[in-house]
Amino acid sequence: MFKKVLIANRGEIALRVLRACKELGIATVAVHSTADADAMHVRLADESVCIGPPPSKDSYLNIHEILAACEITGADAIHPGYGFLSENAKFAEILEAHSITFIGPSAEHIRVMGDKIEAKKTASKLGIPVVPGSEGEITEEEDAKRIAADIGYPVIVKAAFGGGGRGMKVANSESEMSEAFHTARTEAGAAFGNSAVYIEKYLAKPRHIEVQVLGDGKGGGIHLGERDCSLQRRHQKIWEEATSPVIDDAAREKIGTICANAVQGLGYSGAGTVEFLYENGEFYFIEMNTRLQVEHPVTEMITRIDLVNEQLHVASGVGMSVTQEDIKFSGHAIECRINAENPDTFVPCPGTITHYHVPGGLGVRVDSGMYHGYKIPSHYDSLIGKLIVHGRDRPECLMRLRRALDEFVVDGIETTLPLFRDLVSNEDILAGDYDIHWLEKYLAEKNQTG
Ligand code: MV4
Repeated sequence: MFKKVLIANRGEIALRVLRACKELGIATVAVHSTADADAMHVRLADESVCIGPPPSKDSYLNIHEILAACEITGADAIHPGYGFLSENAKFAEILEAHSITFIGPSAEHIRVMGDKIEAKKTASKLGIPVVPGSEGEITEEEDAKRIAADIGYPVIVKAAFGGGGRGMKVANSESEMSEAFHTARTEAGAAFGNSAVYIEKYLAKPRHIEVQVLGDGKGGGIHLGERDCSLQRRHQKIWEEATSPVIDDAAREKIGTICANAVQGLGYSGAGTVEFLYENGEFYFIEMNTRLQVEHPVTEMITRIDLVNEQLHVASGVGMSVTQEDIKFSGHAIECRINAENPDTFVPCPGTITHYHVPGGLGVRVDSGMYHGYKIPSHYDSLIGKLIVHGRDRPECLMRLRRALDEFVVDGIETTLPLFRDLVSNEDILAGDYDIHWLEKYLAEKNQTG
């Protein structure tokens, strides 16, 4: 096991990783920008190093500064958290060249899954069901039209190196294909420096279901069930659940086993998430994330497995501490992402927290670096914490979530808490009856009626 881990991240995930390290007796190094000098993870770490001014490119994305912090402190491994450098294959390679362990998968697997075309080819070869579509990159409009005709409209043109919904264009008929194709390529080239696009059958009303996997890098691999992340606004998840309200034990076992076998076949190391669209009882692979995800706590709450602990075990060569037989799903968990944003307009509104009181009680977890008097910097994303609630079943979980939301106090800034207080009493949400478009329709109707 590692002696000292440098946490190359900030906010709630830095605190999350720090906690797992401390429980394993691992010394912790926090890195921070000048804007985060007073952050909770800096206060609780054994050591801390300022790695630059507030802009991410000069601090949390600054590989040289992070490497230097490693050298100064003698950290033998780096945990990247999520975002920032967590899926940067070059960073993983640089660390390997410096004999510093990157707590995550190999650079090769990061690279493969970062190219959505290669990811689909690899997934398909490993027996994972994928969305019907083109075999690979489409470079000519005529090919796009031919393939779309084969698949059947509507189709979606996607950027191979896109993410978070950027560079996607839907074509409902051949007459829309030319514009969708060329616009997607142009936007992909501008946004990602690579104009490669591919085509898929467009699924109109799917849910977003993702499967948590864990590999030991030696051919072992397990799944830890699914998360339903369909409640999203502009590709930002706000509410995630485990298990999904629409996945039964048989479906969970089937898709979970497919994903676990794929992780074994790949020789994958560490935590990963296999993302699907789910429609009419069928799973369709869209991409794989090679990092720990924001929403990992809902999986931890129903399986009682500490995923960061498992990441540390695998990356240090100790191996997973669990087998598939150890994975049992108990109850239901829901996570609400608390953002420092106006709950109606979602405009970020940083500032200073004047009063802070978190809910407690059985089955209530708050992952956050917030505290009374904390000044939220304006330089980073607006996530300030996550409320995660567990119940023996979904109704109990919803009741507990409603109670916890009523207790939660964050004064001095605006947050998305009021939105969740509305959602937790909404009949569609209570029924688990929502797809990936539900939230944006709900918000649009809410804005219209005022
Ligand atoms: C799709 C799709 C419908 N059909 N692919 C959005 C981001 C990226 N992860 C993939 N995305 C989608 N791909 C096909 N063939 C709809 C979406 C999509 C979406 C997916 C998951 C969660 C929220 C979404 C919001 C809009 C579109």
